[in-house]
Amino acid sequence: MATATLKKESKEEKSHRWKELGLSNAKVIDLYRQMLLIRRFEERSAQEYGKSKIGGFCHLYIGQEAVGVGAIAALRDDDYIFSAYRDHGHALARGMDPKGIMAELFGKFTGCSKGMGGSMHMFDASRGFMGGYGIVGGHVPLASGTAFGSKYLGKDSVTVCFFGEAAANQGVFHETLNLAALWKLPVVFICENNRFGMGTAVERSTAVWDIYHKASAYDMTRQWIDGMDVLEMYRVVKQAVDRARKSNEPTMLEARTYRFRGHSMSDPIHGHYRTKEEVEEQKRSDPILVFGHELLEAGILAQKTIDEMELEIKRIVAESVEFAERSPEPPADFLYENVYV
Ligand SMILES: Cc1ncc(C[n+]2csc(CCOP(=O)(O)OP(=O)(O)O)c2C)c(N)n1
Repeated sequence: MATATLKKESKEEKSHRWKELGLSNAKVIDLYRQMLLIRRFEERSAQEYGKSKIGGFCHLYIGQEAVGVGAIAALRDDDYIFSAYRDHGHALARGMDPKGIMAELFGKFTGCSKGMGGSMHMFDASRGFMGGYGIVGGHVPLASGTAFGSKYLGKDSVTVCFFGEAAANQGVFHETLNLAALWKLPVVFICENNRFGMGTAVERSTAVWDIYHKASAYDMTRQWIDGMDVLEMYRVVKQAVDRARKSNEPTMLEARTYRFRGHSMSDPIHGHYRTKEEVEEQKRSDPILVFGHELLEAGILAQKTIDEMELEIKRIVAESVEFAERSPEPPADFLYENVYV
């Protein structure tokens, strides 16, 4: 009896948790849809990579969707975003056109970086999407640059910077946090701790396993978040963004997540650094399945709606591939554009 009462209470509590955050039913369904779009877009990207339609490196975000979707939902249109090389999901969550992203993956001129960047270099200045970057940790100081710019110009735009836990071992990460704290910059650092830097487990590469603790060296507000929970991501990032906007206070967040695929498309899913069983166990916390289940249970989403969403997303992704296929290669003389030296 006691157990039944407890269950009922926790279900009701859960079914209302987005209302406490001021999110409508339509908004939370959209968060679910965004995660599903990223998942299906990347599954299709993997297929196209297998057909050699996509060249170079290609790092999938599968498993980590809740981090980008929840965090980016907390931003305004005039805020800035920096990503690393696992950037397709962030670009989609920012509302960039799937066609332009797929065309970029294909190296086509219609891509969001004119086909010159590929998978790791999505860019859309009109959406404040200041790029994906391939050098581990290399973009972290750039994020403090836009944050500095906002403060200097008296604007209240906030910058959010995504990076992996391995980037927090780089010297430039520490230099940036030091200055961001000293100069009180409106920036939120979001470490996506998926537990591995390529094939090296976090426990083998860093002396401090709770990555968010690293910000204590700079007396910066810090916290870890369940990165498999899109609403938790939204809640905590919103608080940090509001704080940055109002009082120029930087924050360091560690989103605990897991990547379900290999480090990049050229790597095996498990490798020698983790077992198949571990990956399967982690998939039980799949952010899309778990959130979908919560919305179904709460009665605001029906299986029929999910099925329709799947069809719509399948069409959007197929159209993005057709667009990329049909698009031209960059012209040869474009190679000399945007080259300064
Ligand atoms: C400065 C630098 N060193 C090494 C590499 C090679 N490298 C590419 S990805 C990667 C792992 C980074 O892991 P993490 O930052 O945790 O991001 P994740 O891949 O887990 O998203 C490394 C070492 C690089 N790109 N840049």
